[in-house]
Amino acid sequence: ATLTLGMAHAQSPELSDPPAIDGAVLDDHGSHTIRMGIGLAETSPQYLSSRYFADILAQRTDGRITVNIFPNSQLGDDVQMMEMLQTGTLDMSYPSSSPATTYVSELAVFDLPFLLPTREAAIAVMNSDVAQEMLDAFEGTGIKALTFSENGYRQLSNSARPVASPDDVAGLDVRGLSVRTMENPVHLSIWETLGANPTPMAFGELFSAMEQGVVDGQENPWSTILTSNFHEVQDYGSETRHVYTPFIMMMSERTWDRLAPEYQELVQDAARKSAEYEIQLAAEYDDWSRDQLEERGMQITRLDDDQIAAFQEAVQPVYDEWAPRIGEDLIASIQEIANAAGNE
Ligand code: 2Q2
Repeated sequence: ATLTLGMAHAQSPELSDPPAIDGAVLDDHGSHTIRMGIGLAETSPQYLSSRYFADILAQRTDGRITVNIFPNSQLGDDVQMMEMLQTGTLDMSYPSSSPATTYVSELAVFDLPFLLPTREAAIAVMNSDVAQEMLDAFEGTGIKALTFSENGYRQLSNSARPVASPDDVAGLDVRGLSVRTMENPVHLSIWETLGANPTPMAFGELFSAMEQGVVDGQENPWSTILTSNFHEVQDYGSETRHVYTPFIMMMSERTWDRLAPEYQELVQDAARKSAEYEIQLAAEYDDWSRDQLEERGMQITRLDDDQIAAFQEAVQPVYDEWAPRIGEDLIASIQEIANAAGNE
């Protein structure tokens, strides 16, 4: 049974409508039908903001640019869809930054645990010049990276036991939890360091892997857990907030190169506007989704500062291993932006 839009929206937070679409209709630069594959469901902020992106383009070109969105990983998973962008068999996608580190290795900075302490800090970092340089670094890969937005703070869920400490992950008298991770080496390192048995896996295979007990658990923002119905196969949630993951809205360079310059400017502007809207939705959905999961029977363990500190201490070796490889200077500049935002 999928979570119906009505049910989700019956009590969803006061979702503000997308901002008004401004700007004159652009001259005729030919018609384009853009196929966009995304991983999440129609109730997710990822999908709702992609719809807004499509609406802006349709309105500003009098219907000459149409974006057809294929949700629920139906065209493939993040890795496959990025490869399809490179070959030009897909026009757009919207993966997390984590599986994209194979194209731009500096993105792994976002996978460092507990790097971004607040959403304000995360937004400041995503809007920074340093972040824009990472988007620009995709040039030549066949992928045009348009903008960051919020996948969000990742939370641990599992079907075996409540988790309030690293010891609960590792299991003292029982085996460590088997945890699915994104296809990203830093995430593997985090869960190995915590004593779990991590398995990298495409998002689209995750529900059935949990349903069949192939893995005990996974980690994703509450809104992803809710809109992908993970609560049907996961009894326990832990508010670890261990990583803040961005999304990256991407277009095939082949598609981008076919657009007239004015249309390229419009696509870039529509991407930024839809990202602002997506971050607002993701923020409104975050705690609300956790409470919805609790209402649907998931046992949620909230962690106090000391319990979070125990996780931060337990994953320090991940920094020791990865900071030199990602770049101490890059990490320091991100932390400087994050700290400055936190003090606003
Ligand atoms: O755990 C995951 O794979 C997700 O965070 C996904 O990266 C994200 O939700 C979507 O990009 C799924 O394609």
